Amino acid sequence: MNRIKKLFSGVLVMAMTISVLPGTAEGAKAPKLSTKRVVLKEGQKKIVKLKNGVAKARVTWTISNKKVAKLSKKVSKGNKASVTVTAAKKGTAKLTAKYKVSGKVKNISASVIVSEKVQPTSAPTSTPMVTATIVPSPSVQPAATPTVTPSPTATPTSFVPIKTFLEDTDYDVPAGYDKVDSANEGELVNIEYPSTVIKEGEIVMRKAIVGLPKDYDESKKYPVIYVNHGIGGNETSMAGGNFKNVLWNAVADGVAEEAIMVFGSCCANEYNGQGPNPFFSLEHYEGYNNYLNDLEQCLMPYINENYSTYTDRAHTAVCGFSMGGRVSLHLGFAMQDTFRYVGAFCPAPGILDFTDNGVTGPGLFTPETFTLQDKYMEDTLVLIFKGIEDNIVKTFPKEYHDALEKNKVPHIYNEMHGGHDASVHNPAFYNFVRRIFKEEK
Ligand code: FER
Repeated sequence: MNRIKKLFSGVLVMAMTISVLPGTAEGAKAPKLSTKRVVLKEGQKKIVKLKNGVAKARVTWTISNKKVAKLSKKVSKGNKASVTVTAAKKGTAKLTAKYKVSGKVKNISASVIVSEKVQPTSAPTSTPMVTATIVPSPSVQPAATPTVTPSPTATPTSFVPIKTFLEDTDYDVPAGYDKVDSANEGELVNIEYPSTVIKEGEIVMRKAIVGLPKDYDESKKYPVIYVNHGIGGNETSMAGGNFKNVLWNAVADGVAEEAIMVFGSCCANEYNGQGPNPFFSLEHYEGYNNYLNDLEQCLMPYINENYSTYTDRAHTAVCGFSMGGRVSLHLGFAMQDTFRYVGAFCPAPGILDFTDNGVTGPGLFTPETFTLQDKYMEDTLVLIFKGIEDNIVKTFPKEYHDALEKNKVPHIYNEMHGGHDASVHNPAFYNFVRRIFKEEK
């Protein structure tokens, strides 16, 4: 995080200084690079451009570590300056454009992050897999903005009020709603993104799977649902079963809005939750707590930079099963400016103080802080489902419901027959997706 903060503050200082450079007309935009983070796999290339430069300026391109990436096709003319960055070897480097005009010099930098070339993996799904195209074409590269800029939070008036969905108490699912239907399927894409929150001072590549809607079209924008798995799982757990079909079929039936699903690996430690901590231990759960940092600072910026997404609150949802339900409540209630929709399917203990499986732990919230800010009280969809036969998370989902009731937080709570499995999380997801991202027709 500190690295990111330093980078941003450095760039901010630079931007302020550049605006008084000679040759920059009053009110003209300061020169900047087309991106602040060049994220590549070994062997990949990306063109970085200098924007807002003037014709008489000269630009010299350099890279701090030539083992990590090489520069070619350097164009130095101020208003056309660009360079091709070719990733050579896993590591990080700094790309610098030395911008010289009327004898004055400014350095404008971007970080270059190179990860190992990985072979396409086969995900546990019938859907053909492709590896992520990490490099968006320059034309779709979003303007370089600090990645931690809060999204706009006001819900446009065109959105259906949440109240409408709370009053809809039909929780049934149609026949075949979660079965594979090849006519409706989207695509799963394996990605790797750089995370700065796993090991102090290091960049660790983490995996996720992006579920694109059928006929994903870069010229459109899509809302995003972040999906979190249960304990011991990883990014493949929820992407692998019938869960994703629920959304794809509901979209085909006109019941849900098209959206991108992001299946993260929500135990954000260096082991991705696969040990060496005891399965039921506070050390293990700590990785899940740290996912808030990973998602906010690393995964979400990566998704918004590389996919055609809406980034505002009204277009962003989080949901998950069991430990992932706990993670979703954590993110949803701690990042209220980010998420308008929060789905917890059989959520695990830990939102409030708990003792279970021989572990006693402090809650992520107190009974008082597990609430919504006034401005979001009527403008957040919180949905909790509990399986009546679920003997893993037992009555914890009910405890969350009771706490929300006490705090007068409007929400959906439904107990249904089923165990600690897809018999509850799939119907729950159906009920979630048919109540999110809805605009008045
Ligand atoms: C617990 C029991 C179950 C617990 C977590 C779980 C945090 C998670 C189960 C799952 O994700 O399937 O006591 O403590």
